[in-house]
Amino acid sequence: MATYLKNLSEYDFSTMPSAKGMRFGIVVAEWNSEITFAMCKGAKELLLKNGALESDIFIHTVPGSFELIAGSKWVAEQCNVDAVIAIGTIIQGETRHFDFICQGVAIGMSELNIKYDIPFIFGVLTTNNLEQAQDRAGGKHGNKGDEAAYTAIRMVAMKRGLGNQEKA
Ligand code: DLZ
Repeated sequence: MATYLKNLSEYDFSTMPSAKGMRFGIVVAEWNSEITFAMCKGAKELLLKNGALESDIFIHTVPGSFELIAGSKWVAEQCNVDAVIAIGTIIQGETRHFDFICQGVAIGMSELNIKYDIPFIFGVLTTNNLEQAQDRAGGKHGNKGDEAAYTAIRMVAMKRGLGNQEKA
């Protein structure tokens, strides 16, 4: 399984639900694009590897992580997707901007999960420096884009599974 949720990049393919027939939006922040585009690539490849069709994956970019909220909302409303994966990387700077953006994105994405009937996956790194981000975008701590895609598939499969259960 997912190594007890320490590093989802090492998940077991044999227990993974198929993503065939699922439609995904991926919204990617351009800020720190070296990191976020690597995460997006990882997410897309994982979806394809697990059966999603290229034509069922809708990738859109936004300027920074703060815009992930509106971008994800619009993709949910206009692209008829089963899940939205929001990908961003917020790196600690010298000012308090970091705190405001992190908090804003986390709250905004949480609210989307409550408002809409599809999962919005929080694929946002919040790190102290660039190296920590690189370690999590294909480096020694895996690729958190893969993990976001894995989570999206699991959540869509869970919802579909609930729909198939007989009501008591
Ligand atoms: C302004 C800003 C700063 C300082 N740092 C980051 C960051 O590390 N990661 C990120 O994704 N975006 C950053 N931004 C941009 C904001 O997310 C946003 O695009 C602007 O504040 C405009 O709304």
